[in-house]
Amino acid sequence: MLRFGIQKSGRLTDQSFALIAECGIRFERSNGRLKVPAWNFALELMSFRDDDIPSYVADGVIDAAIVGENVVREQGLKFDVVRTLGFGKCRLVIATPKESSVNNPSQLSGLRIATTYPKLLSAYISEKNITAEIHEISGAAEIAPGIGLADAICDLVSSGSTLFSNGLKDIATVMFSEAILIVSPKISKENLALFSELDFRITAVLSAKKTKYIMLNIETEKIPLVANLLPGLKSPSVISLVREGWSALHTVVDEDNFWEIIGSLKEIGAEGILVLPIEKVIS
Ligand code: PRT
Ligand code: ZN
Repeated sequence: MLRFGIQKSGRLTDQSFALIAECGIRFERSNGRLKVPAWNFALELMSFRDDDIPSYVADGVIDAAIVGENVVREQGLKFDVVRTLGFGKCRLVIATPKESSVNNPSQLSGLRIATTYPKLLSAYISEKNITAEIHEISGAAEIAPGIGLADAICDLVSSGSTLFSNGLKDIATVMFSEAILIVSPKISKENLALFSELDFRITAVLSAKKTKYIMLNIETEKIPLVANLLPGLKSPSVISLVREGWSALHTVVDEDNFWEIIGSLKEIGAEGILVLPIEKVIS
């Protein structure tokens, strides 16, 4: 049975459950329980505080897990990042009060920075040759300058609204982070095989999120123009239509430049464009 760790209750919980479910693994979701067995896969979901996950994976208490890269790096544990998962995206930043004249990290020398990320901050300031004082705190960093505890903070930011509403401005990025998939160096051979199957499914789900399936009608003579627009396109399916000189073309496009591609397709005369989500991409 693969023991798979996820955050018990927090920002990564819903998307971690959702990802496992999208892999076709069925379980009864229960926020309160430590262990939730899957019904159709030899896997047990185990819920912990995110801070506990890296050491449990390192010790082999759990075989694999989803956790924020920031948590793993702050704890100084070295895991191979099996995969970045595309959610829980944030930045660890240094921020100062809006009215402060400190606008770049080199001006932080001699100042106090409050943070719950002392190791990552320390590595950053020593790399930049800044001799600031790190003030380790356990709670909300954003209030530290307002109550006179520090001149700056180092904290995670996603939308930026917490910084904004506390009158702070972001002056440097210490690291970019997102949810990652990690595996224990102590995993057994049997469970590694289960983990590989799970990772295969996760890859298929993530690839599908990055792509869309497009169907369109186009004058047959213009098909080479469509192929030029979509250079990554290996083999579009082309189906003749009853309408003389026209074909239907089906293909897969990347979500990154999706709207530009749609605009260009319309310009060259594509009609009846249908866009469908893809559930899995197996390669
Ligand atoms: O109870 P437990 O210890 O498990 O949870 P936690 O409170 O330590 O963590 P949680 O649930 O807040 O975050 C879990 C993980 O989500 C983090 O380790 C990051 O990898 C990721 N993540 C992504 C974030 C954010 N975005 C984020 N914005 N973690 C925290 N924040 C906080 C930030 O600290 C600040 O207080 O949200 C606030 C800023 O948000 P914005 O949107 O106003 O910028
Ligand atoms: Zn935590």
